[in-house]
Amino acid sequence: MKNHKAGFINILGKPNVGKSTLMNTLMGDKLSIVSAKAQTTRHRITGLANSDDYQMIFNDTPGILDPKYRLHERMMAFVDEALSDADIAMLVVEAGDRIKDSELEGKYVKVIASLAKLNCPVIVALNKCDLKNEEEIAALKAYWEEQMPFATVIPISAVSGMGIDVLLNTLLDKLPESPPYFDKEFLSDRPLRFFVTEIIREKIFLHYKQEIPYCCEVGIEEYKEGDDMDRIRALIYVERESQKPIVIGRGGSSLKQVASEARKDIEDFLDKKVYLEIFVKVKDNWRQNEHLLKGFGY
Ligand SMILES: Nc1nc2c(ncn2[C@@H]2O[C@H](COP(=O)(O)OP(=O)(O)OP(=O)(O)O)[C@@H](O)[C@H]2O)c(=O)[nH]1
Ligand SMILES: [Mg+2]
Repeated sequence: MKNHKAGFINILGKPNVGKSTLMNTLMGDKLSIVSAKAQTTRHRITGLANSDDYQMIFNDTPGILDPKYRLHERMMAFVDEALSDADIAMLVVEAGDRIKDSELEGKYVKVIASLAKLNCPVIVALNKCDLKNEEEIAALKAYWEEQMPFATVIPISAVSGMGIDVLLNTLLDKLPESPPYFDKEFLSDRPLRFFVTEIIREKIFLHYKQEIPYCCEVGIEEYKEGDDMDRIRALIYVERESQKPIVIGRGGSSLKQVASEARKDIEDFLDKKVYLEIFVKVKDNWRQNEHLLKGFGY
């Protein structure tokens, strides 16, 4: 019999390159929220892919950026942590993206430099190749191989599934021999209610424009588990009084839509009926408040 393999595969990359989409595709399950806006992911999110012979522990992380808020500093702490404890580090880059001069002093290039110094295998997942032709893909692969000669570059598409087999086989090949770290029944190390708040956050990202999603945080005020239905009361925290009516919408229409879309996804996720109420509350400047950030788990 082959020896069991297990390890931490930490997913890093700039905002919006498709890290969360890729993690969901690799796991075959939707754990990490996805949106077309940058900075959707704020925490480090762990998901597991289990089989009899292996356990891949994926850590999705927030997109690498130069911090403007305390919240961003916390987000980048998740990135640094992911650099320090990877068994395999996977940098996701978007096909077409190259390192810009303006980034040379920034966090992104620092992360790439840190990857070079790691003692573990590094993989570059060249994502969104569904948008490129073969010639372009070959050129991009060559570019990243030159930038990161220590890494294995694999063209993929997290959406179409292109290259995912190759990527999974490479990961499995490089995964260290180890007994499993978590019970194989589990998909994640996070409690259910965390995913409930994440699903609501995803709907906020999909529904509101411009700055609003970035000013919102979600908390669970009450969670009553029932035999055939869970009752959940959630709060959306905004930073200023003026943001409240925007989130609520005319006659409550926006909030209603967010709640109804979130409820459907939460029901799918829990495989159970859910009664979901959402209220909006102001927490002055929560993105800059150390104490409040701690309360939100940052
Ligand atoms: N065409 C195409 N779009 C993709 C692919 N992978 C992801 N996307 C899209 O890219 C956008 C961002 O995806 P996410 O998975 O949220 O990206 P992320 O890197 O996790 O973003 P942050 O959490 O904000 O750092 C979404 O609109 C995805 O649907 C892909 O392979 N092809
Ligand atoms: Mg993400």
